[in-house]
Amino acid sequence: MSQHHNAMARLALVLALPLLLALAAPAGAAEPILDLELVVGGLTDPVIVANAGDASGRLFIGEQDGLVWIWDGTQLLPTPFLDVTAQSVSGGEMGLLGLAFDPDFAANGRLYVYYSAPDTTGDPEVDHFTTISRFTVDAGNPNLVDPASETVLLRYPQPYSNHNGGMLAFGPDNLLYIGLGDGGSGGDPGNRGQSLSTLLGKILRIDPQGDGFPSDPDRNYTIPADNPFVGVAGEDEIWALGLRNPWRFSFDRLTGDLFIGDVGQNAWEEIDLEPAASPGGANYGWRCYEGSHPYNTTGCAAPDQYVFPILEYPHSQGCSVTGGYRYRGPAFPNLVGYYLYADYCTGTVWGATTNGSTWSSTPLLSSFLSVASFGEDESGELYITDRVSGVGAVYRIIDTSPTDQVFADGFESGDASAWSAVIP
Ligand SMILES: [Ca+2]
Ligand SMILES: [Ca+2]
Repeated sequence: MSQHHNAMARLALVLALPLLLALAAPAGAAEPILDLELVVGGLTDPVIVANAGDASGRLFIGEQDGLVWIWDGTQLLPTPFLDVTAQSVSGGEMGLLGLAFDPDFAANGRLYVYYSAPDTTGDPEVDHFTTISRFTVDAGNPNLVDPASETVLLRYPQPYSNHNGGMLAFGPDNLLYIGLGDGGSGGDPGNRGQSLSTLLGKILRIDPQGDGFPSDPDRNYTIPADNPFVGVAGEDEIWALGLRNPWRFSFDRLTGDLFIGDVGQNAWEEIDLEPAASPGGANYGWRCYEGSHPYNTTGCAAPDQYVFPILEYPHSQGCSVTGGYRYRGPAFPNLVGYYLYADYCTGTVWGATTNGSTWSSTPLLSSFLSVASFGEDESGELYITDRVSGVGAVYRIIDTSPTDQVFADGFESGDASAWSAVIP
């Protein structure tokens, strides 16, 4: 384009500037406009997306039936990374539910899984077992787990098939956090969420090294000395209580804050927030409260003894919350700081932001997918899984909102595409 046209275009730009500024959101503060980008389809009930934190760029995609596949950025590798189909039971809320890589995975090749194992005891009180196991990658093949490397850390009986939790994640303290549901049925008939003598209805915090229970073959890990119930009444693994089914939780990779998506009973879905500085022991209220609403307060303490959710939504807007992640990735500046979560039944994805201690949510995407889980890649970009048999998929969450740009002449715009249409 000639200098003349260039000058004319620049003049038009200057003349249009006040209007554009009036229409644009403040620089860097435009509301995200989410969309989904298909990563891989043809999956069966994908419920896990994880990364190894080893700079390999691989995404690990777990199917509920017990297989973990590697997406190498281009394709799904033909051989599963991990296969626990032989030792697990799947269906409904059971199966391979969680996967976490050791913070030192690049050096030690260790990873941890959560799966449901069939009851082999014949005990009528036991429906199945929650199993937390460690595996190690094959010494000669980084894309394969050594199937003989399994060490069971925890084997814990479940009285019903549902409300199993399933999340595993290492905290900023490099300790392993494990979510367990209230044992199932409905309404927490055993009041397990409030009981300190069971691991059910809790988030646990363990050190997966060593064995602090030498006489117990079903507990093979150690208890961090600063866990809140060490030295006082209560199972020493317990970090947080009063949870119904904390299916997905995550740590903010910037602040270390813990966000918990706790699936509700019949009326309210909730997100709980535990600040990084918490000493543990928080009681999130179930079954006394469902969200911030009384559910069954028989035998319950005063309301100020419970931590109420930062966010909740009624079943007119969904059926089952899928906790997500606070976005800290580099790709989408307008999305930074948003905590994303979804409803499994409607596929609505919300973004939550905070103003002081007050959180508010905006629906950012109506996906109409069965959003079973979120996942993070190494850089902090986010993914969701669509849990469907045979045609399930993993999508990358993208923000198509205008990105903030400062041009060489100092003009700043909230709408890069509009500017590029003007500037040759
Ligand atoms: Ca033991
Ligand atoms: Ca204790």
